[in-house]
Amino acid sequence: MPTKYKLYYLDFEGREMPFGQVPALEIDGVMLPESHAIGRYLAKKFGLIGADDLEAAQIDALLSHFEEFFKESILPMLAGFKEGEGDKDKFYNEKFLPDCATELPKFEKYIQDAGNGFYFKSGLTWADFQLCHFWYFLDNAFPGFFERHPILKQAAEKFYELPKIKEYYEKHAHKFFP
Ligand SMILES: N[C@@H](CCC(=O)N[C@@H](CS)C(=O)NCC(=O)O)C(=O)O
Repeated sequence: MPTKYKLYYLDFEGREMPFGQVPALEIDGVMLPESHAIGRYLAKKFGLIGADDLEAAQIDALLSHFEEFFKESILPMLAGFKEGEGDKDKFYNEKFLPDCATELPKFEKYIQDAGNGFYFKSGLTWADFQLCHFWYFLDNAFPGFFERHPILKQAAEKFYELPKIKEYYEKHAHKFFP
């Protein structure tokens, strides 16, 4: 029997999540929480984990760094500031933009070093799925992002032009939100 997957993200009302948070992926009745664990599990299942153990670990490292960057430099803006507690425009100008300028060249270097339009030498991996999707989301939320980061843009455009990815988004999903 084929494996049955169900992703809980926006539609989990009434269902208890293992760690009280989303996302969680249900796999044949077993609930798996934590986005990184879900991503790595699916990557392994579908041949997107990297060419060998070392590349798999390099992918983990890059995505862990992304997670840090996300929490520190982006999440506060998306979570929104409570009245009187913070200023979104100030955060954008004084934290987000300078952090992008120092951190994103590190991501771009992976694409340049791989030399094939993907983040890693072996080609398409789950790093492309996670990062390309998120950069597109950022460009949509904060116009001008891709103009400042053309290498990320080029890789994301290549990713969304892959025939199966293109077909998936045409049929099932919006490019900016899962
Ligand atoms: N480390 C978790 C964080 C998950 C997380 O922050 N989920 C948020 C939504 S994006 C959530 O469920 N918030 C509601 C809550 O914590 O009660 C992961 O990466 O999956």
